[in-house]
Amino acid sequence: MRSKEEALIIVDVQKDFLPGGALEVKDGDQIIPIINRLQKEFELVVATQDFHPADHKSFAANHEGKKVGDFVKLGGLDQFLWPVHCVQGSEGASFEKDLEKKSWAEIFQKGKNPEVDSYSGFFDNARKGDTGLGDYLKEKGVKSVYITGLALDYCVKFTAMDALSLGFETFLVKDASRAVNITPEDGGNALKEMQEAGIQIITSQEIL
Ligand code: VGL
Ligand code: ZN
Repeated sequence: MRSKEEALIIVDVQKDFLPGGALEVKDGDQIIPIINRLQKEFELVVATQDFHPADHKSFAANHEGKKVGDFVKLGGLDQFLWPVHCVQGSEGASFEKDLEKKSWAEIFQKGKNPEVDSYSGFFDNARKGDTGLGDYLKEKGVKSVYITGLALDYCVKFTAMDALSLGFETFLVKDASRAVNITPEDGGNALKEMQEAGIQIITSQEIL
């Protein structure tokens, strides 16, 4: 068992990000058994859930004449337009059944404001909305976080970067994450960016 000061964060392991889902991550399902084994090592496990209203402005379908992969301005930020995914109440927003959930202390939902996207489990992309995850971890006395889940190059990276910026010692468990790779180098670039920022890139074998 890891110490009480260490938490496992499971980012967005939802059906829409798994093979066959609306925004599928190749081999995303392969991380599930690894995450399940990791969960047994942590006293504190929390999950995040991408949870969009149907009119969310990160969806290409909600912009006349735009398609997936186009950009729009959203709250002053460049917004990549995604396929409709993780709509509140839909099957795609739910967690994969094989993913063990019984030890989760809390689920932090994000992406609920239709006007701004929210890749990180802590803050929205404009850093205005706060899910409460940071304060929650601090109240529990957490000093180090171990980040897993989907997608490496978006929500996992943003969550890890925010964790680091909030003062947590931050580990990214590489084999417990996969990239969506909008361009083929995205996953590699995300790892490099995280490492350069001071996030420690590890494998599950270093924990198990
Ligand atoms: C994600 C794109 C849009 C993710 C969420 O979980 O990585 N990516 N919404
Ligand atoms: Zn989303």
